[in-house]
Amino acid sequence: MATFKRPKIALIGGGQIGGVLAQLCALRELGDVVMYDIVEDMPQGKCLDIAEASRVDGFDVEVKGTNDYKDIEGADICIVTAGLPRKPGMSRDDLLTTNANIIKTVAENIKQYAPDSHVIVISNPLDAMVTLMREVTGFPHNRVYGQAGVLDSSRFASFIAWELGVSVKDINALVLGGHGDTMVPLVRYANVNGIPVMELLERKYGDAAKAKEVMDAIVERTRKAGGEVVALLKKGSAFYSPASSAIAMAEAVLRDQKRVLPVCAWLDGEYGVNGMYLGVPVILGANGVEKVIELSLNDEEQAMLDNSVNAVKKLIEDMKRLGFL
Ligand code: TXD
Repeated sequence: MATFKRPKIALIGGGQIGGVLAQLCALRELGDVVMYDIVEDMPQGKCLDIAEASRVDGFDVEVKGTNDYKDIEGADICIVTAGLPRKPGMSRDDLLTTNANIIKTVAENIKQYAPDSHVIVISNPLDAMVTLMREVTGFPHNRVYGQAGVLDSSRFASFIAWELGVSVKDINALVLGGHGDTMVPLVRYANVNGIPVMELLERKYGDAAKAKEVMDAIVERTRKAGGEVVALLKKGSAFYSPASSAIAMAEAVLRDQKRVLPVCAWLDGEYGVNGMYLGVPVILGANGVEKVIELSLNDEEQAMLDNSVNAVKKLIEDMKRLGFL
C-alpha cells in the first residue's frame, strides 16, 4: 500500500527571517518544518511558540527547532538564512568573509544530511553565497538557487502601485541582476495589467520628462530599498518581505507551479554570461530552475546588466582570493 509523507523543509538559521519562514510554512501547510540554529534552545523555543498556534491557525504540520544537523536528515528543501545581517552603514558585501565561513559549514552539512534536497539561499551577499553553496555541495545547478529578485521586484511593484494609486495585484515588474545597488529594475517591461507603466505615468503628469523623473526616483528607491529598511530598523535588515519571497519560491517548487519568477540562477551562456549565478527570470517548478527565460534587452538595459555582472564578478574574485572558491 502506498504511504504518503509530508514534504520536509529545513530552515538553516532561525533568526528574524528564519522565524517568519517557519510561521509561513506552517500557515500554508507547505510541509513539516525543522529549524536549525547554533544558538542553544532558541530555535526550539521559536518553533514551540509557532506550533502552539496550530489549533488557532488550523495547520497540521510539525514545526520543530534543533541544534543538531542530524535532524535535517532527508529534507526535501533547505532554506538558508544563517549568517549576519547588515547594520546601518554596511553594504551587503561587507558581510562576505563572516558569512562565507558560515555558509561553508552549512553547505557541508546539507551535503551530508540532505543530499537530494533543493537549496534556496537567502544569506548575503546573496550572489556570492549561492555560488559558494553550489560549490561546496556539488549539487546540480538547478537545485541550488537564491532569493533576491522576487523581493526586489515586489519592492519595485509596490512603489509603482503606490505612485499610481492602483492595486499592486495588477502590477508586473521585474528586477534583473545581482542583489546589490547595481540591480536592474526593467522599466520598459513594467506594466499594469498589460498597460505600460510609463504610459500611465505620462498620462498622470501630462509630461514625458516629469514621468521619467518620477520613474527614475522609483528605480533609485528600489535599488536602495534594503538600505532604507536597515536605516529605520537600526538593528538588522528586512525580514518579513524576504521571508515571503523565499516562501513563494519554495511553494513554486514543492507544488510544481512552474512559476515565472526572478531567481538568482546559474547562467550558462544566457544573457551573454557564462558560468555565473545572476538574477534572471526563470521557470521554477519541481525540478527547481527548469529554464532560464531570456529577454531581449536594449543597449541601455544591457549596459546596466553588464555593470551588475561586473559587481558580482568582483565578489566572486574576492571569494577566490580569500580561498573560499
Ligand atoms: O533578499 C535577501 N536575500 C535578503 C537577505 C534580504 C534581507 C536580509 N538578507 C540576509 O539574510 C541578511 O543579510 C543575512 O545575511 C541573512 C539573515 O538575515 P536575518 O535578518 O534573519 O538575520 P538574523 O536575525 O541575525 O539571523 C541569522 C541567524 C541567527 O539566528 C544566527 O544565530 C544564525 O543565523 N547563525 C547560524 N546558523 C547556523 N549556523 C551558523 N554557523 C550560524 N551562524 C549564525
